[in-house]
Amino acid sequence: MLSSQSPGTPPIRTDWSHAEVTDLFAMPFNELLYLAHSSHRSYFDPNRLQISTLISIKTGGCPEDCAYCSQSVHFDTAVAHEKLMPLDAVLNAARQAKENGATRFCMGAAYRNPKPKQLAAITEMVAAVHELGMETCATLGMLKPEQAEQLKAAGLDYYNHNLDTSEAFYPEVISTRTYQDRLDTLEAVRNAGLNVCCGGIIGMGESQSDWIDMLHTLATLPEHPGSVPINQLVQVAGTPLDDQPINIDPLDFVRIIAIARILMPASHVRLSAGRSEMSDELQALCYFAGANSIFYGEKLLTTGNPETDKDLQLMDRLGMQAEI
Ligand code: SAM
Ligand code: DTB
Ligand code: SF4
Repeated sequence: MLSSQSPGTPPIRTDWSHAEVTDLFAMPFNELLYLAHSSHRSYFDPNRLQISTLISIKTGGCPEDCAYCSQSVHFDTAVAHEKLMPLDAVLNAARQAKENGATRFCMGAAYRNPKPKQLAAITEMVAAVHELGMETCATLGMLKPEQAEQLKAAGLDYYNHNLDTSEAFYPEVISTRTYQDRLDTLEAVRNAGLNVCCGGIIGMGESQSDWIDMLHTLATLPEHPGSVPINQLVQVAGTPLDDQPINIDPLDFVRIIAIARILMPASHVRLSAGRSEMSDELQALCYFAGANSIFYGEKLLTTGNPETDKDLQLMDRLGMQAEI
């Protein structure tokens, strides 16, 4: 019975049953947070936040039809189609991010999958950012095994590829690829020895059972992702998900963070997109529930993120520091 479990150092398990995840959702809020926070303290300093900075190295014009995304060619959004950024501009942004205290630099590209020439240019960027002494992360869409190996050889540390939601809800959001495509890329990334960054989006119209399914899938991958980004949908004008009401109970969002923390106790759980719409108090509760990573910097890929001063003030008020 999970509620009577003693909060000693929890083992890292990839054999969670669906029923166990369902039971966690049914727990009283305080009980769940106690378990999650205890688990958090077993593996992490609860006063430290891992800081990542995002940059969109190739914006817009993506052939995929992810219903949440500002960068899909299928929707009429305000995002312009741009070319791949030049190496020196990416490096300048990385230096700036490092100066501002970021330890990880995440390069995002609006691709379905990178073509050989694109990947060659990106491996140069990865190698140059790696040289600066930062952790490197890329998110470029689907990868073949040899492409994942090329990125690894260039010095890439993490590859972000989100499951986004449950397998059952996936076709409601994306029609141009399958859940299995996502799992295949994750396998290629894992086999290349890259750290996996994989999570999802909350607030697309899915139900609690989709959250349970998604968390269960993440926690029963052959290895837990090293980073688990939990995004709250950022509604973008022109996308199909712009009109619908979000209707997420903020306490459910905290529950999702807490459950991710319990299921994947040694992973960094990132409070990702959507922080601009969250109160300081909600973010503080998410940190207590086990979130220990954020995107820092005033822009995500194409949408806004809290001002850096505001994040620093909140960290100061909470007595939290950046992980070095
Ligand atoms: N094109 C690549 C891909 O889809 O894997 C990489 C970039 S894509 C923008 C990375 C992730 O950002 C998506 O998988 C999704 O989880 C998240 N994301 C994109 N737009 C979002 C939005 N409007 N709100 C919340 N998360 C979003
Ligand atoms: C992730 O899970 N969230 C980030 C990152 N991985 C690449 C992206 C959030 C994008 C939010 C919408 C935008 O700025 O376009
Ligand atoms: Fe393309 Fe990624 Fe946006 Fe989907 S989420 S439309 S794959 S950039």
